[in-house]
Amino acid sequence: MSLEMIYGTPSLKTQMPRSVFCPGCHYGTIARILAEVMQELEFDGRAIGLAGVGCSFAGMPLNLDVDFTSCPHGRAPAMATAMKRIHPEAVVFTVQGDGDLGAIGLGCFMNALLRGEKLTTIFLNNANYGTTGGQMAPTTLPGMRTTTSPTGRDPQNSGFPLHAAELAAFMPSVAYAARVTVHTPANFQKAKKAVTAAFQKQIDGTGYGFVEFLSACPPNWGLTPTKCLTFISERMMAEYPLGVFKDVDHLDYSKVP
Ligand SMILES: Cc1ncc(C[n+]2csc(CCOP(=O)(O)OP(=O)(O)O)c2C)c(N)n1
Ligand code: SF4
Ligand SMILES: [Mg+2]
Repeated sequence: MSLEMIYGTPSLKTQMPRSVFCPGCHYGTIARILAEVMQELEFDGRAIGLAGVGCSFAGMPLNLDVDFTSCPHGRAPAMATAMKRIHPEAVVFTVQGDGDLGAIGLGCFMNALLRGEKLTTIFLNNANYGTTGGQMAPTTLPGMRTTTSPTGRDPQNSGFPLHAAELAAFMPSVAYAARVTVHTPANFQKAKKAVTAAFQKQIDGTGYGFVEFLSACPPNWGLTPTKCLTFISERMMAEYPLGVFKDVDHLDYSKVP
């Protein structure tokens, strides 16, 4: 009797001797989704990844066996723009944290959307600056404690959280925008579909594809990996609803004279 392989490690997911991420971090699972999708869509030979500054800076390039470079903080959309315009046949994607894309790099991201670049962005929303010790990010929940909001984020003096997926969906050049999680197996499958769709928009030349992941950060949330899953479903998803906010096959250029 021959046994059929139904599940294995994707060949693009590198075999690290140990994870570079903290126990319970979801970034490794997200890297796995990227590896599976690139392999299934068969564009791994022409994929170029740009990692923002943060825990994805070394983590994603080390986890994925495709061409990758790291960028100055927040500037991945600008570097990705150059890569895509020089190599239009490449499938260019950025992997950026919420401090990287939502704070220091928000202008760079918005300008890439305004220019209508044909890129794919994987946005990692863990509600804090993970790498540097858990400072408040634009995505920190109201009332959430961080090292720079020790009594809890107060919207009266630090505003309200950034809803990046809804913001991206609002932009005319964006073809796909979704928010997902990997905190349950069913959500993993939905997240994989979203990443596939976001890459497909670029491959088809339709427009920008954007996927936001709500992602656990156990050491900076001060929670066990298991309690982080509850925090995602009860607190993160209450502020950040999951779903596909935009999915179009054609952008409307009809106003062009
Ligand atoms: C120009 C510049 N400013 C500040 C820093 C310090 N710094 C490194 S990572 C980081 C925050 C990253 O947070 P985020 O993008 O949320 O990524 P995470 O670590 O949470 O994945 C900061 C402020 C830097 N490296 N470069
Ligand atoms: S600090 Fe947070 S985001 Fe960074 S590797 Fe650890 S759990 Fe993941
Ligand atoms: Mg972060």
